[in-house]
Amino acid sequence: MDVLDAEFVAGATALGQLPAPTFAEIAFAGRSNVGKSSLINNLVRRKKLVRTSSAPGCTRAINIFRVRLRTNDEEAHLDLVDLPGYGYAQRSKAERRSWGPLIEGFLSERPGLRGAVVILDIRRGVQDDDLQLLEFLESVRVKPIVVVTKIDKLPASKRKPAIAALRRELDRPVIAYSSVSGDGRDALWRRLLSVSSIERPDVGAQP
Ligand SMILES: Nc1nc2c(ncn2[C@@H]2O[C@H](COP(=O)(O)OP(=O)(O)OP(=O)(O)O)[C@@H](O)[C@H]2O)c(=O)[nH]1
Ligand SMILES: [Mg+2]
Repeated sequence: MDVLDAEFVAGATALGQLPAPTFAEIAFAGRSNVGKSSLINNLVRRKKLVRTSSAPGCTRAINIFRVRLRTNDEEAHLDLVDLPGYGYAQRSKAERRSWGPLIEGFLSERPGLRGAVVILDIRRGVQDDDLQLLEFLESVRVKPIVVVTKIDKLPASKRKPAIAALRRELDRPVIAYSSVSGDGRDALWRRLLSVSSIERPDVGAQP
């Protein structure tokens, strides 16, 4: 699988401003500062396609990025959707009130949405609002893909036990990722192509 091209398509702070879906979409959701935007940059191997920041609350809009990729000698398009982070208390009340419906509205109203990557920080683990998001996804029948990121921040000896504990706690598969080293990139792409029906899981995927 090669990423041929990645470009910004649209940004919106209200659902009505978004263009109608053209290609299969995958959303990226998670608490503020967890590393959603960095993950998208790492997936498409571009350092600055998506703006990131060490200050939480960096992404305030819904931003759509279009990826052109080649897999098994065929070209395909996939739209990656960066969502504002939730759970950041320092924002104004008005902003916090508007984000819940924006995120939930997107996740429940986009007919092209094939899955949502739910991102957790390995040092913070699962929090109540992450569980609420997973429940919400189930209620609107959007497939969750759980990714635990920033694994480079834990010493190698502590990674496996921390990831295993998260898998047990959530009782579902978890992909371990680092947007610094690129660990987990191939595993996540395989999963994204599979849920987007761009590539069946048994075709071209490594064991
Ligand atoms: N070491 C390390 N740092 C990371 C990783 N991913 C993200 N970061 C850092 O974490 C901070 C937040 O990253 P962002 O990608 O902006 O996080 P976000 O989830 O998009 O944040 P909001 O848009 O505010 O919700 C930045 O300082 C990143 O450099 C990672 O895998 N490893
Ligand atoms: Mg962001």
